[in-house]
Amino acid sequence: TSVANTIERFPLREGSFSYGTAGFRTLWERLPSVVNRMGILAALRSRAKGGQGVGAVVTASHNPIFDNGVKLVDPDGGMLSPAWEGYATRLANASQYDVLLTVSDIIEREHIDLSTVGKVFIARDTRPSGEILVDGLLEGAKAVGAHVEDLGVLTTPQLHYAVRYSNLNSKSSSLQGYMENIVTAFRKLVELNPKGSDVKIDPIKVDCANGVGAIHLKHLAEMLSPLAEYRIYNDGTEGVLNEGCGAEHVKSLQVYPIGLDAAPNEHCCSLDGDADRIMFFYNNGETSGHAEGDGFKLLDGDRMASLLAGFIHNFVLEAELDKELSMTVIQTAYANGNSTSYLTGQLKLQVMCTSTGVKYLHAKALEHDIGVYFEANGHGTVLFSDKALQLILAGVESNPDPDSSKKARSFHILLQLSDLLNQAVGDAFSDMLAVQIALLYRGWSYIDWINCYSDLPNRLAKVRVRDRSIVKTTDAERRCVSPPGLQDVIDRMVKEVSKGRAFVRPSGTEDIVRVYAEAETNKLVDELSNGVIAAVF
Ligand code: 16G
Ligand code: ZN
Repeated sequence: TSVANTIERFPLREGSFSYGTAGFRTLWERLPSVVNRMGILAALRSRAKGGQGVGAVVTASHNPIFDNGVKLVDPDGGMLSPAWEGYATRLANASQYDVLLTVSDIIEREHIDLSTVGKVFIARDTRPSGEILVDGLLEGAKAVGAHVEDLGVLTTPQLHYAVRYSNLNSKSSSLQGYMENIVTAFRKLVELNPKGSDVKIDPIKVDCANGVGAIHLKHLAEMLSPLAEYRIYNDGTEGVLNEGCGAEHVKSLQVYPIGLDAAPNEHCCSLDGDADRIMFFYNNGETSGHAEGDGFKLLDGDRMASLLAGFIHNFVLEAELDKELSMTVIQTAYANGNSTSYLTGQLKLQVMCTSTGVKYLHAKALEHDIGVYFEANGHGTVLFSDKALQLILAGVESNPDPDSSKKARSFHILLQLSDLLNQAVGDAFSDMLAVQIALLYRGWSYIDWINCYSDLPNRLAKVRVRDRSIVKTTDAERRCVSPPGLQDVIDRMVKEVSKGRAFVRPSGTEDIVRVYAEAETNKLVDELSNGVIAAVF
């Protein structure tokens, strides 16, 4: 099929699509033409990168089941380069005729050598519409002469991983390779535990949001049994995807996922619909009279950042790599102020802030030798630079016996952590296993983990405005430059409140403006939040 033919078969019905922080995401019925064109773009991207593999994943993450979406993955396994997001938006909205013009324009601007053959990996989550949409994706990529590999139903991070290692040749990029890589790293980390390897790993109850995570976690759990025990809830056999469950649900409502009964102090977590996000929680046994959330205690992305950054930094120090390697924690404006104070004050780590969206945090993390990045909502991972990996490997080679010294062991531990933590993108599975390892080494329960610091009271509100594009921000979304005068009003209100902080940003995924506020007490944060909301209207 030619490009002209394939776009005829998937005609544009109505326009106005925009490639946002999560790619394209909307009601699935609107998407056939968009997904088809993203197949075309993925093949072009691959050819522009000298034929390296790129990825396309059909998912709408934590959205309702009748939504879907598509997102492209660059050859390094990361998000599509921002320069190409513009092409994605242009192609998605182009009339049938303009698609051909846009394609030739991209070929010209990107100096694409038409003799290269493209390679596109595709995958989808468990949404029923995914099967239909993937047809158009496949056809679009083939129309531009790409070799297409349909990897079937995968978690988003599995697809990112497959793309990355298909281009690197350092690890097997297959699903089996992905699984064996994390299982091996986890096993070795248990063996390397300074406290000995016969310790008990706390079983964990995992809410899989009735999504793709359930399928692959079942397999992972079999591979890790009996070393670690995973009790799977919301595995998709009965419930509906993301309905009453999943990472977004527990984070935004602060309640237990449906169907998961958490006895006091049991370790639990929730994945989102495509398993690139994770939230941990437990029941502290207190009753507040609000049944769904009685005793509910959440450990979010900020907690993961604090736990893993402190854990890894400890081995960097023991391996005496701290002078040679720069280590930084990357957060967004949503990070609780007390998590930032804990990281900088207690752990003495450098912290940076970027705009919301994995691509921004990931890019910042790449500028450091060890970049720990997490959004409060549970997206994130820890990246190791080539320099870091070389020094760690050299340390392992010159200290082959981990038992010979603390320093020797630290090299071995760091090497396994770099394998366990997904280097392509944040991954609920590898984050879950890394958290389990950190808690195991420290001998910590979730209670010890939560006791590191206490969150400042905070509020996140959605405000519907006539045109959210009027709100423009700067300084990693912490300050508002438009509408004029709004930031002055916020500044005045924040100054009145102890430990006050507030910001306003337009959502990248919904037609609303988000207002975040935090302060020392519940009363103060309510006042601040209400004040800022009133100012936005
Ligand atoms: C997307 C982003 C997520 C971000 C969220 C913010 C990725 C993979 N996902 O889901 O990182 O936190 O958007 O949504 O980058 P908002 O702009 O509506 O607040
Ligand atoms: Zn997701």
